Amino acid sequence: MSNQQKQYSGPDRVFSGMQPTGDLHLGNYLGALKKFVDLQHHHECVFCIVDLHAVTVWQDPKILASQTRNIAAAYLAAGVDPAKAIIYPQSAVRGHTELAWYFNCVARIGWLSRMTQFKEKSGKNSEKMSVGLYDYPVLQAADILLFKATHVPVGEDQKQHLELSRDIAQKFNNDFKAPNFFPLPEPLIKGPGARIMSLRDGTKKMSKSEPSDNSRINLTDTADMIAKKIRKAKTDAGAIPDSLEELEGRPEVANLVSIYGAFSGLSDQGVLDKYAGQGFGVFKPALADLAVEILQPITERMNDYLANPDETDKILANGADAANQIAEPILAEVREIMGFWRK
Ligand code: AQP
Repeated sequence: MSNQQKQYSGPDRVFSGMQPTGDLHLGNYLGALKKFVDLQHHHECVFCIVDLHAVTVWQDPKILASQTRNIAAAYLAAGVDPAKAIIYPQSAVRGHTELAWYFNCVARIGWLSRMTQFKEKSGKNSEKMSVGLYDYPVLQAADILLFKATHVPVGEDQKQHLELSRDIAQKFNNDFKAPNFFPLPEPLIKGPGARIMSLRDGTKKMSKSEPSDNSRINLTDTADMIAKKIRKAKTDAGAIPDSLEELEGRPEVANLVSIYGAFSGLSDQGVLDKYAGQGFGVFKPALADLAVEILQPITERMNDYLANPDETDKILANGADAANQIAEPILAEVREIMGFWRK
């Protein structure tokens, strides 16, 4: 923890979010959602469904609200407890966009132009992308700092955006001579599952937007689909090695080993110790059984929530009220610090 962060005297608070851009997959679950569930027992937690981020690329208005309920259902089914943690849709709390504007005037264009995720998502078409997609990390900083969150559980792909949030917080505090007003949020990335890769290409991260559904395990997949996807997962002709060094140059095998480890609680070396010398004809069915054992109860609970949208909507509305109660006084202070007119 940096010296600056140590001087921040506000309470510890956890914030994170997921985009309603499709069904959540194993990467989202192991990289972030599973951590949400663990953190809620010991921290004040705010978990958002970031629909304002989702619309940085085209979203069909006819399905956006139901996609938002789907993500809420996944949070609840995975074990996020609305009695312990706040769950709400980003668009229901206006403070996100207001603070994002203030931060647009703090962040520098040079900082944003270094963000690799924009480059990856836009490819050669950056001129045709929305301004919102370019500005995505500024909105993300606003999401976190709207609650003065100190800790942010995310997958490894979000590391650079989190660094930008810290830079924005630091520059705001310096520019407006408000030392330690905003905390410098710490990413919580470490741990099994921080970077789950595609089942078809071990060099690419598992992603909702990858066209091939066989590249990922969705939280909505049936037991048969999970088993089939793992059976078809790309591997090589070798067996499971006995040392981590021997996983080098075998990204698909390393990925399956780390997924097994994240499910079972074993270290990667522990998984190798258990399966060294075995072929994939043994390892893949064992991994499929483990995946089904852990994911199927979540899928079943998720289907229950999806069958009762009124209950989910009530949880989201209560969550939005609770989120507004934290955010509004912080925003009022920001307006005061920046010197805006008031009656
Ligand atoms: N492959 C992954 N391994 C570990 N963590 C991951 N996360 C995403 N993919 C992996 C983490 O999941 C959280 C929510 O992600 P998001 O919905 O905000 O969007 P994303 O990071 O852009 O995820 P996707 O699935 O790749 O979506 P698309 O394809 O729409 O861009 C974040 O904490 C993320 O780190």
